[in-house]
Amino acid sequence: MNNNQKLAKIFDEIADALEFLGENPFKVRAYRTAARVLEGLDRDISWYIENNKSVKGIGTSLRAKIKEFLETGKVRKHEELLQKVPRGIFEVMAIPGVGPKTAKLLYDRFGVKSIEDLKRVLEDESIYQLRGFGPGKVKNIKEGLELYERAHSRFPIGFVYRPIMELKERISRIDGVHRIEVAGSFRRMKETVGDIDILITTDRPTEVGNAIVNLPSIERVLLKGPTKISFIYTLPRGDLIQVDVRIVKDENWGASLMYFTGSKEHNIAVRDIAIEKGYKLNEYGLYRGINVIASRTEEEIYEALGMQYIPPELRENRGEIDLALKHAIPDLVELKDIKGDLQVHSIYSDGQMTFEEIEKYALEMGYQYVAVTDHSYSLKVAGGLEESRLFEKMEKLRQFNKHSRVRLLMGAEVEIRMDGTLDYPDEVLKELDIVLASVHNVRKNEDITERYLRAMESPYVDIIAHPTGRLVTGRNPYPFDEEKVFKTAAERMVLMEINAHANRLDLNDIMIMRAKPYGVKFSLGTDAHGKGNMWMMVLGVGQARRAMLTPGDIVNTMNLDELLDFIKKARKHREELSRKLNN
Ligand code: DGT
Ligand code: CA
Ligand code: CA
Ligand code: ZN
Repeated sequence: MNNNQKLAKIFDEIADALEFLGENPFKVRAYRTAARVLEGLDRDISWYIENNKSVKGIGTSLRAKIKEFLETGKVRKHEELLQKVPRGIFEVMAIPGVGPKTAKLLYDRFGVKSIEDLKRVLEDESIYQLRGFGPGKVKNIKEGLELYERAHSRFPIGFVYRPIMELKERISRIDGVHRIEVAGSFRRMKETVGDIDILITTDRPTEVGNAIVNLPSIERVLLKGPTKISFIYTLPRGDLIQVDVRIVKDENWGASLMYFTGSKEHNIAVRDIAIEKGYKLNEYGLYRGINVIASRTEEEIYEALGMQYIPPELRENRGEIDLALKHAIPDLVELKDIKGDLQVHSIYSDGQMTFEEIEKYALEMGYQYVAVTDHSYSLKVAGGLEESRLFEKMEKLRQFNKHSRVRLLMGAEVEIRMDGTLDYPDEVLKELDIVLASVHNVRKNEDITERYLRAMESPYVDIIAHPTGRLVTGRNPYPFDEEKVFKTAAERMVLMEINAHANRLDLNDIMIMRAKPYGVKFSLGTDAHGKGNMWMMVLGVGQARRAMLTPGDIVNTMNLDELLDFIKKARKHREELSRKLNN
């Protein structure tokens, strides 16, 4: 946060605390006004102080507190109030429908000092003992609490990706909006996002602001000011997420975008470099003294710092800054490099798409090929295919490909059984264009290293699908010996999947970075079961980019012929290794 934001937060907390303590309402209002004024300033407040410029809405006593903050990093009054008002009470006051007065009542009467305490008095219904707390009011608080909790949990990026792109599209169509970008963890393609940060530029903030808060699916507007609008947004499944829209100036666009894209750790590291070089970097621009060096675009700012442009997905302070200083960041893989999807399920097993539908969605994605990889028979819950059905499907697919505009590869997601053997024998696997092997049933705490090693003994296993088995929404990875598995995969030219499904992202960025040094290559698959799930490729590409992968690391960037050739070579290589072993 910059000084303006930090001070606004401090003043808001002072106002909350004063109100909670039942102090003079005029004083409370003065702090709140000052907080809003600070949020709306186009320059850092330190500039006004240094240049002795007055700020409308901030009187002498608050100006003294601002100076105190700029000098010491603290405001004594604030510190004192934090001593008097327990921390959890600020959270209770932030719940829609509660506010400082109700919080005070709850505290005095029942000692409510935290959200947990509030839940208790709601559950045991003691809250009804308060005068004026009828069913209507209590219901309102319960709803507010639910809203607060749901809006403060994290979401897998795949759950918010399309709705937020649609919201972006809607805002961009509002008259007067010049530029728009979704910043924050969303732009960095982090696997989960806490809230959504949108940046826009406009010359008509009032009209644009009015139009934004009137968009559909907005559950509640939390704040509507000249530079910031916050609301709770309803996602299609009913989940709620907070969205902060910041209105910035065109001339500050690059600096603001960089700032609000984060990560915070990246920002701090870049700011240190700026300082080393005698500059100052904030959300308005890169300055030397009072002169603007760069501010309009991110590219200009990185360049002025002697750095290569850093793609948002890398901005986590995980080594990207040193590489950028050495101009050594490679060209990352992009969605448009992807020529096909290497894991899709059809109606033959538990998928919902016919071959025609797969073709249609593949054309929308601009693909040359899709691997249709239905489950094998021991995965009964997923309609796994007996061999006879597999051959039936193979024949249907052969016919289909005669007129298809996208090559559908005959594939399977073959179950690796408890003992590491596969559902189909090599003679059958050999007939398939592409074979994914995966584990779905794992005993508690089972180490699956041996199952993977055994499965990879077949020359016809091309890909290990969703290798760790973890789910973004919760399930932990299956334990296995990374060194053994990744090393073997690299030696045998077995690909590790980057499963792009919203629920999986497996391997994710971290695991890709761990696998790559062994020489592993990767394949991307959406694991699409439902109609229209193939868009999720972008999520897998996001993880790949976060792991700094280039097109050369991923086989899906190959044309159809190159890919088929690669699979052929890899199988031959494995056959030779097996032959050597058997001799
Ligand atoms: P999230 O929302 O938890 O998934 O993660 P972010 O990265 O979107 O974080 P958020 O929404 O709190 O803030 C958006 C960006 O604003 C963040 O990535 C970097 C910037 N930012 C926020 N607070 C600070 C701060 O205290 N210092 C610096 N340098 N940057 C900050
Ligand atoms: Ca965020
Ligand atoms: Ca935010
Ligand atoms: Zn699977």
